[in-house]
Amino acid sequence: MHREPSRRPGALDGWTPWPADVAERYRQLGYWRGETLGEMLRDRARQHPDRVAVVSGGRRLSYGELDRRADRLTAGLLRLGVRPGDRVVVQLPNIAEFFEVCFALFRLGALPVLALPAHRRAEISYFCQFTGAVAYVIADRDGGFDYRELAGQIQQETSTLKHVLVVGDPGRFTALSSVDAEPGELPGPAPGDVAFFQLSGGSTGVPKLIPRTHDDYLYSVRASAEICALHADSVYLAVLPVAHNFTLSSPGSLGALHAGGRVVLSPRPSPDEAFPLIERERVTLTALVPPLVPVWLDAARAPRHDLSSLRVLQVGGAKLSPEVARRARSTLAGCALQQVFGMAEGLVNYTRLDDPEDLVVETQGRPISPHDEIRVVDDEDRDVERGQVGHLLTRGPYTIRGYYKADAHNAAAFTRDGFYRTGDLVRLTPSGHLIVEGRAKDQINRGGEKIAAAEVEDHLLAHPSVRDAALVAMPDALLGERSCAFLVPHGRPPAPREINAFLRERGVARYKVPDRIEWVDSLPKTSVGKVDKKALRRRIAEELAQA
Ligand code: AMP
Ligand code: DBH
Repeated sequence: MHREPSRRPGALDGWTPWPADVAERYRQLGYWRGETLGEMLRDRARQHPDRVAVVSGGRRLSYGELDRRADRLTAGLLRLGVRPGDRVVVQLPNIAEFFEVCFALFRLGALPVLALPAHRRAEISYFCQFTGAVAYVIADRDGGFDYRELAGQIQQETSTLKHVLVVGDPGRFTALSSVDAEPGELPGPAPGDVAFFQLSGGSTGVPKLIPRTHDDYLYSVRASAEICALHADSVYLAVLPVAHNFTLSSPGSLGALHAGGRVVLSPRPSPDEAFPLIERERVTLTALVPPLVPVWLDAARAPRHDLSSLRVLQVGGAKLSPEVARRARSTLAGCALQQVFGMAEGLVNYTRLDDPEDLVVETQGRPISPHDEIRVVDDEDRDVERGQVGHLLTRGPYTIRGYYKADAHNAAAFTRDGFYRTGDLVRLTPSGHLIVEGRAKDQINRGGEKIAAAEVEDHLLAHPSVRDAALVAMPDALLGERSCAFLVPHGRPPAPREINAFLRERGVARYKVPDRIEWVDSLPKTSVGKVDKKALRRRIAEELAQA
């Protein structure tokens, strides 16, 4: 069965579908199966209603319960006035309600915009305004932060925003638990429709939104679950934020649900919180960013918790050093290490569970699909010789053809024939595995958290004492990279503390606030007059090496 992306009133404008012939090929190949995310859950709930789907704090939701709650929430949202095609910013910590809300929106055909818990006023306000969101879903408090205060500010700035839905104590807003109605008949979205928006780490002044369809996302989830050998007895522990593409789909929570397994939610990534859950729930698979690996390995050496159920430890989001990779393999007996190099735009690479040690330790894996097209090119888009380092371009059955409403940026971020310019510098091994050698995009990868330099520079330039600004990566033993801002002052430079406070007041997420500030008389320029960031990176790296 195949339904075309819908042309109903309310269907999404501003996104680039795959060309019709390409889409048809992906369907014929059996990648796009004409199923929506909402139907996927329905199907699993029919097959095994009583199996546990999600464990979160004291809650254990069966597939049947999750399915019913999603249906009632769908009906409740409709009654509130949320319509198919509407956008809803969802910013929730690792709690079961994340899945209730997302599946309800999927079934309604309204589109979640998946914000991260770390986002603050600057980011959330942008997401709400850019997408014209009608609702914003939050938890009352988490990690010492009151999201209701943030919601109050957002609501004042966003004319489209009609509803703030709160998990927990709603204050002056609407309790999510009160959004509930008797389910009725609904047409539901088509599988080729955009299901939701992921966020890009980006490299530009404003974050980019990534439209993912039911068809394309489900393919990546299903294929990822196969690569990771998930089955109905698999237990996935989500330790990174649930909304992150890695945690959600590689194979992540959705992969575990697709396989009929169980998702266990850890509120934080620390061993203190995660290890008791691994022991109690007999977790088989989990995913970390590189900075967490040494912390976990140290904690695993003290035999306080039984981690013997772990079959696969995934690491991705930033480059894992081969030394740490080796240590992980030797420390966690019986548990395979898997490197994952992915992006919310699509392409995900995995080392395979039966890959030889050197590939698992030294490479970032190979693509999910035989129809992931990979090109490694020089600055003029000419293919480099195999084994040489170049820019990674990709196109395939689950890689987007354009960001949402970003025509000008899309012209630069995609080739004319639809390849996504990842901004990563890679090298291909004879086995077809990729090794990430660096980055051409203007971004800092702070232990897996991506920071678009231009976005932070724009905020810095808004400070009256800052005449010019350049944000670059500096090496860091713990996080791999941290951010360093080189600033040219107007007059006397203020204390770095003041600059940081200024950014926080502007509502910039904490992880984007520069880790270090260097005042300079001017910024070095390249021969074509651009800021010479290479020189700045070298300068701060040398300074740190001497310290
Ligand atoms: P985003 O586009 O914001 O989803 O971020 C994806 C980017 O994260 C990739 O393009 C890489 O730059 C980086 N990344 C993800 N996984 C890895 C990895 N295993 N090794 C190196 N870089 C990675
Ligand atoms: O960093 C990422 O964005 C990422 C890493 C691993 C990702 O999106 C993924 C796997 O799916």
